[in-house]
Amino acid sequence: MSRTFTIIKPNAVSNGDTGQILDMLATAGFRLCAMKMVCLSRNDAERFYAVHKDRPFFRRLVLFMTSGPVVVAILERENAVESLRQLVGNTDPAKAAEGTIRRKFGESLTRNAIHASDSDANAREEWSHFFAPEEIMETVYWLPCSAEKIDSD
Ligand code: FUP
Repeated sequence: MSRTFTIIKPNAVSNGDTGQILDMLATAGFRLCAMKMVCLSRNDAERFYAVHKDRPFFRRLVLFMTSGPVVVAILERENAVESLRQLVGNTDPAKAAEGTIRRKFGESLTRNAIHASDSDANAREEWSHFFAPEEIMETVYWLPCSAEKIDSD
């Protein structure tokens, strides 16, 4: 098992697509280790996308990412980073394959519905912007034994 990090972006959240996207993630075998809804400040967005700070689209990207709430989450699965990148699809929704999240919910290169980390190291660095260690759940606690224990009380 490995972990990755995702952001459901402002266009998808405001269009009411969060539930359908979480359903696609669960259907693909991802388990949630952490999740919350937040509004990024301009400083948050600039720090998160610092690698793109000299690119021509940077200002537009920061404006978009601060335009409304986002849902941030840590996901667990085998081969999590690569599996999520495949499910998310090409950066440009018009070029994303059928069945991918960006093809279904992306509206443009900027408003492309979802972020997925591109390496294990970047995933850890990115989720540390949003989650303290105690907010990250161990999915082992999902085992049915804990429910049996409650039922027998
Ligand atoms: P991805 O890894 O697919 O999220 O893409 P990048 O890291 O290359 O880009 C990060 C975000 O910058 C994209 F999600 C959208 C935005 N972007 C643009 O707006 N224009 C571009 O030409 C490239 C990226």
